[in-house]
Amino acid sequence: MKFDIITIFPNIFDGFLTESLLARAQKLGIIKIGIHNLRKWTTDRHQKVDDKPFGGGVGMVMKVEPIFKAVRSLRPDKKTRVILFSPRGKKLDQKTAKRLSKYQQLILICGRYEGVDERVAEYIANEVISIGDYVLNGGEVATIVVIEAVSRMIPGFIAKQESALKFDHAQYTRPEIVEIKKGGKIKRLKVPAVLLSGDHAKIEKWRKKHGALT
Ligand code: 6GU
Repeated sequence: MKFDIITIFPNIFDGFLTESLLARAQKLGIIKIGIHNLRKWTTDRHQKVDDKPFGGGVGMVMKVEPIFKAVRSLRPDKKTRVILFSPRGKKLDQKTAKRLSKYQQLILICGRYEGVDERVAEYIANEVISIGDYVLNGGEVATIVVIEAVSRMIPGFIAKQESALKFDHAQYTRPEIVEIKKGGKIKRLKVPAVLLSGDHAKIEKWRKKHGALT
């Protein structure tokens, strides 16, 4: 899987993508990540990527042409999905992450919050994604969220694929009892007895009841 990020803030991605599991996956060749500065596809002296909105209004709007040229230069084909990030998009969920993990290339267009010329959503992007009901400064953080959620669904990314959806139930580890002081009193925080019982059928039932993701 190749992730191609189109952004006006390429430096945002440095630390995040070069640590931990994402770094390992890139070393193993499971994923590739290309970070592309949108200004590379401007032709004017000021490398202008935005302009005033038609009809008036506050803020600036990201222009179509640099985005169009950027996407085209990344050579999308039938196994590519072009994604625009916008708070107006379809909300990301686990099912979407899984579906996106089947493509060979994701081209991820980071819009800034004031907006992107609507023709990008209409004619260039295959889908528009939001990561939740709140407004961010731009699509960069959303891009990181998608790369992480999608990568986890790619076979080989996680050593044990069964654990890709781990934390689907409440978990405990040693010690069995933790003592904390609260309001001058000592409280003993215990692990649910069923998890120590060795009764696997009962444990399964308990875990189903305390689950989150499905
Ligand atoms: Cl994808 N972009 C921005 N600017 N804000 C968001 C978002 C995306 N998803 C939730 N809020």
